[in-house]
Amino acid sequence: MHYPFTLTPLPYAYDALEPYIDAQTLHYHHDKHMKAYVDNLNKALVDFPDLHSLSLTQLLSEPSRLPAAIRTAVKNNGGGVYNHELYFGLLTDKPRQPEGPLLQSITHQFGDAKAMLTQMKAAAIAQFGSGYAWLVQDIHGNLLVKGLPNQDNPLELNCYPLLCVDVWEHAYYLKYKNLRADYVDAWMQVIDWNKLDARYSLNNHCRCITPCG
Ligand code: MN3
Repeated sequence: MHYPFTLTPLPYAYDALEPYIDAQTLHYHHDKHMKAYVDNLNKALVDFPDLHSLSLTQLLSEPSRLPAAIRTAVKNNGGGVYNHELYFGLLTDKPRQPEGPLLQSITHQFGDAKAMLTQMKAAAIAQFGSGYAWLVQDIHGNLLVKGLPNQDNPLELNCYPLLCVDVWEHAYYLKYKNLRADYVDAWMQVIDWNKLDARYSLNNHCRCITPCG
């Protein structure tokens, strides 16, 4: 994936995640909010042909290599594209119980999947203002839970993003109003553990930050 970036369709119907995540929220969140990040990322890059062959991962991993004039725009809008791809891409209407190599690592480091999700929920609630709670893997292979503001992406911190929950109000306010914790509980019910395990196995295999993603 490189310039010009396009809006990836949702891998499920808009009403597929009901009652946990409602169709109206998904229409606005994907078709309006995420699309704006795609459009604004392309706008930021249009006059910089040298950057057109770079992947989103490359653009986000080493911001110091970007021209200063577009560094913030690429961080915010590129992060907006990457983070939403990951968020929407790891939801499913056919959730299964976690299993596989990722579950083994989670169990080793957190006790069990529920304990890891409890940490993500705490990070999601503690995030002041807009941002995400993340499950990431550091360069030593350790799993970590982190809260990051705005559209900041863990790649910039040399961590590989595995899973995220969007806690911008646009992700939940239509249905959950001010009840962010209830939304995070609902989000946990529709995580695609199969895809998440595949993502983990890919990164864990090569033990690197880029260009695996
Ligand atoms: Mn969002």
